[in-house]
Amino acid sequence: MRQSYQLPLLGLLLFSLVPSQLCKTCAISEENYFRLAPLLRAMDKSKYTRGTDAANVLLSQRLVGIADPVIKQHLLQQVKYNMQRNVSNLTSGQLALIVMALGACHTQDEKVIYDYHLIGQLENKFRAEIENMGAHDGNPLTNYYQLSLNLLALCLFNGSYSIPEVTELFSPENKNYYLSGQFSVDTGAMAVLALTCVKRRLMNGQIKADEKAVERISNHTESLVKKILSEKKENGLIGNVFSTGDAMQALFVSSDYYQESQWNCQQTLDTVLEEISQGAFSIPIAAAQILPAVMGKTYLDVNSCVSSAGNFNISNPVPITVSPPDSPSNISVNYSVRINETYFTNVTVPKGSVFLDVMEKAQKENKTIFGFTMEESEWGPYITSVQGLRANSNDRTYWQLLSGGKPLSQGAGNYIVHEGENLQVRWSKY
Ligand code: B12
Ligand SMILES: *[C@@H]1O[C@H](CO)[C@@H](O)[C@H](O)[C@H]1NC(C)=O
Ligand SMILES: *[C@@H]1O[C@H](CO)[C@@H](O)[C@H](O)[C@H]1NC(C)=O
Ligand SMILES: *[C@@H]1O[C@H](CO)[C@@H](O)[C@H](O)[C@H]1NC(C)=O
Ligand SMILES: *[C@@H]1O[C@H](CO)[C@@H](O)[C@H](O)[C@H]1NC(C)=O
Ligand SMILES: *[C@@H]1O[C@H](CO)[C@@H](O)[C@H](O)[C@H]1NC(C)=O
Ligand SMILES: *[C@@H]1O[C@H](CO)[C@@H](O)[C@H](O)[C@H]1NC(C)=O
Ligand SMILES: *[C@@H]1O[C@H](CO)[C@@H](O)[C@H](O)[C@H]1NC(C)=O
Ligand SMILES: *[C@@H]1O[C@H](CO)[C@@H](O)[C@H](O)[C@H]1NC(C)=O
Ligand SMILES: *[C@@H]1O[C@H](CO)[C@@H](O)[C@H](O)[C@H]1NC(C)=O
Ligand SMILES: *[C@@H]1O[C@H](CO)[C@@H](O)[C@H](O)[C@H]1NC(C)=O
Repeated sequence: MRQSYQLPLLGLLLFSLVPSQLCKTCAISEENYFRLAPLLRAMDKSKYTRGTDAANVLLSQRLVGIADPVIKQHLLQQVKYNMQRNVSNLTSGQLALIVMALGACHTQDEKVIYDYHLIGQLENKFRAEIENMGAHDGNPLTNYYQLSLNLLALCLFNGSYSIPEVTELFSPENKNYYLSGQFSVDTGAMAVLALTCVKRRLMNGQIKADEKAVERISNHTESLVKKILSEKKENGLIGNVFSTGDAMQALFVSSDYYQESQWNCQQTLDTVLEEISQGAFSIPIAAAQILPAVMGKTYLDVNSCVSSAGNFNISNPVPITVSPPDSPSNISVNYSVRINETYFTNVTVPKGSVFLDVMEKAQKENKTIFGFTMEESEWGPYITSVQGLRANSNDRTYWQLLSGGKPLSQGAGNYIVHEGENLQVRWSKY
């Protein structure tokens, strides 16, 4: 079965429409569109996942103008279903993504935002995040990636927020830009997108503030852009492969804050395309987070989607058939839990198993020592507790996953383990 998707051709047209807003992008060329097939396949699977994942996928697809009515309808249904069930137990960032997905490109779905008063609810959730920071040593209910999503959605959809409060919150010195002592490129990038939106509104006179506000926001942006660029790797990735899409978006909208020589966009794009072909973005959310950037789009485009000015046809190739599994062989790994003390065991699992399989096997062996709980999230199972000790945002604790003492860049449900590996879950602070 072959499905075809319509992708818009991005042209220089965009620049001539908005000359005042400096925006430098590099996008995949038409003859390379076939290289996006793995992303489209990955997002296709998302029809079986939760509503908030659907929101991220829908937003991403709309931004690049994919017009597959079946997927769109399915995603929309999930989002609406989720809204009707209970808005109060969505996190602020989940709600922000839902707002952006529904509102993207001014379709009739925008009505849902107003029917359910989602902007007002988002304002309340943003406020609750800030209040939590006041009560818990500057720690929000969730994290700054989500606060940035909040501000971005409120800015794009005319919600209200206080400019002095926002300039204070998003100061580049804020500790929440750092996770485990490391600048979080994803977080910084989302903040740059949000601040750029706010700055544009101030400059267009859509919102009023004292004259210093624009300068302060510009200064924040400049400093964040510098930090993002300092995480650029030799191969062009920024942070790691999963933060590069958000980083590209941030750099697209902030080109007045760096020199052309400081970032080779084409090199980053080429490496990303290579990673796509290697299957790096096989989970729906990962695919959704990279697709807009590859197409030269950003979340700031939700109100100005260019409709198919020259449609391009990209067919979704049949998935590569998996070769029959080799004769089942087993591997063994050294699995440990580190709190103050370290507990370890030798676990044997079938070849090709993931970290989670190891944890489950160990748990079966001794529930007291290796017992754990998890929660499904956009990125797969998130480990919430081990030995009954629970991660908590108020004190910035979490269960970190490591191999050979180095933090993994994938979760327990996706990381494939190797013979003889030293795997650890470590009680940590971010
Ligand atoms: C904030 C954050 C964290 C916080 C989450 C707690 C908190 N107070 O918010 C902390 C620092 C604890 C964290 C931990 C980890 N994270 Co993290 N995290 C993020 C970040 C920056 C934002 C997530 C978010 O709020 N999204 C928006 C909301 C609306 O979506 P959500 O699904 O509801 O968000 C929740 C989940 O994403 C969950 N979560 C956060 N990280 C991870 C990672 C995995 C694998 C899973 C399953 C869930 C999960 O926490 C969020 C809040 O509850 C993303 C960046 C990104 N691009 O998405 C990385 C990101 C999702 N994290 C990542 C990773 C690798 C991890 C760790 C596995 C790192 C490690 N070696 O231990 C651990 C998770 C281990 C575990 N216990 O299962 C990767 C995932 C890549 C992948 N292919 O799987 C990302 C994309 C960063 C990156 N560029 O590499 N993370
Ligand atoms: C929200 O909470 C209700 C009741 O507490 C629960 O049944 C429902 O599954 C939750 N919804 C989500 C999306 O988690
Ligand atoms: C909605 O979620 C809130 C918070 O999780 C919960 O207190 C409430 O009971 C839920 N309502 C419904 C109808 O599930
Ligand atoms: C926000 O307000 C501006 C004018 O102040 C208007 O042009 C724009 O369409 C509004 N956007 C939304 C999403 O309501
Ligand atoms: C912005 O940065 C410039 C140069 O770093 C500095 O001189 C100026 O005072 C800053 N402005 C504000 C409002 O912080
Ligand atoms: C897309 O491709 C299909 C078959 O490959 C063809 O039938 C259809 O006309 C094409 N559509 C456009 C807009 O080019
Ligand atoms: C792998 O382990 C399983 C269960 O421990 C066992 O049944 C199986 O025979 C083992 N396979 C090989 C090839 O050793
Ligand atoms: C297994 O890991 C633990 C904790 O890292 C370590 O102390 C132990 O020496 C390791 N065992 C082997 C056989 O490598
Ligand atoms: C680890 O040890 C420190 C110092 O003895 C103690 O304060 C802390 O509560 C311990 N942490 C856990 C989780 O047991
Ligand atoms: C773990 O156990 C397997 C067999 O049960 C053994 O072959 C392997 O050498 C052991 N590994 C370690 C690191 O002790
Ligand atoms: C689990 O480990 C603890 C500590 O080593 C031990 O006391 C307990 O008996 C073990 N339980 C099982 C089921 O092996």
